[in-house]
Amino acid sequence: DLLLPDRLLTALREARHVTVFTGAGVSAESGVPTFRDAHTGLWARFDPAALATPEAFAADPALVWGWYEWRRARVMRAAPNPAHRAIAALARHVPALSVITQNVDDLHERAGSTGVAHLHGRLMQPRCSVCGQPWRYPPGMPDEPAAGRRVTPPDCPRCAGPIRPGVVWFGEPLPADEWQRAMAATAGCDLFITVGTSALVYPAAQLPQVAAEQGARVLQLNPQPTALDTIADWNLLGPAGTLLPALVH
Ligand code: BJW
Repeated sequence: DLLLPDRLLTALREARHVTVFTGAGVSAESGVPTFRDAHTGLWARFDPAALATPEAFAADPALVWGWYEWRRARVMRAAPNPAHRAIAALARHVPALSVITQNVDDLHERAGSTGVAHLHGRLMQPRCSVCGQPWRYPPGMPDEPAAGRRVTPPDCPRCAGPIRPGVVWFGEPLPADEWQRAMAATAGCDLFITVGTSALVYPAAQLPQVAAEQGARVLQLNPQPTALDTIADWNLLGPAGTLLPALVH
């Protein structure tokens, strides 16, 4: 059994509004690779500038679309893990729960969380890169293209522009409504739990700082040290799939 500090248990029991902020680490135990982990992270094998920018898509749409199709197929084959399920269950234990994620997968929703703010968009909701019209995938499980295989993006039925992944690339603004909801949930909570993020990508990485400045206690769950170690009131070192179920029972 995990030994939790008394003050943390009290903060959790007395919290009126808990906000959970997640990054790629919360999906790691579902088999979805993180970005920056040294050997297993996506960026250990692929250059972010070559894939996760509007310039990369403009230069080589099939390379970028193929990479996201590979990741989408992997996410569709993955299942929520005990961390996603514990976050969904937490909603039944506290008066108010907000969930903010940087992840583009849908594993929080598949675990039962609702109203999740997706700061970096959604893998499953592509749109036209020219006119913005949402585009729907045909039903069914896609073939998993080999990592690095080019796949020509579909054409928009309205304007014939290339369809792009529904994610937020470097240099692009975050979706305004989801950012606003995230800021409100951050400023309004009394306990802010940050899980599985390196907190290196802005503006999302500001949120724990904002929470602390607004008077919330900050709990960090991560197996590694991060940029947030000095901001957090408590740092629990370990995998989310072990720590979160221990907190929520
Ligand atoms: C476990 C675990 C287990 C492992 N359990 N944990 C201020 C300063 C400097 C730069 C900037 C700044 N403000 C903006 C910028 C530029 C840029 C930026 O932040 N750059 C930094 C890298 C320096 N930001 C942007 O460009 C943003 N846009 C913007 O600012 O727009 C301004 C604008 C306004 C108006 C008009 C136009 C523009 C957009 C950022 C978008 C980021 N997108 C990505 C890709 C999404 C698509 C895709 O999926 O491909 O989002 S980047 C990538 O990083 C992805 C993630 O959501 C994001 C965060 O990563 P995360 O989740 O933290 O993952 P990792 O891998 O870093 O960490 C995993 C963690 O898990 C580790 O700590 C592990 O230890 C841990 N872990 N196993 C728990 N089992």
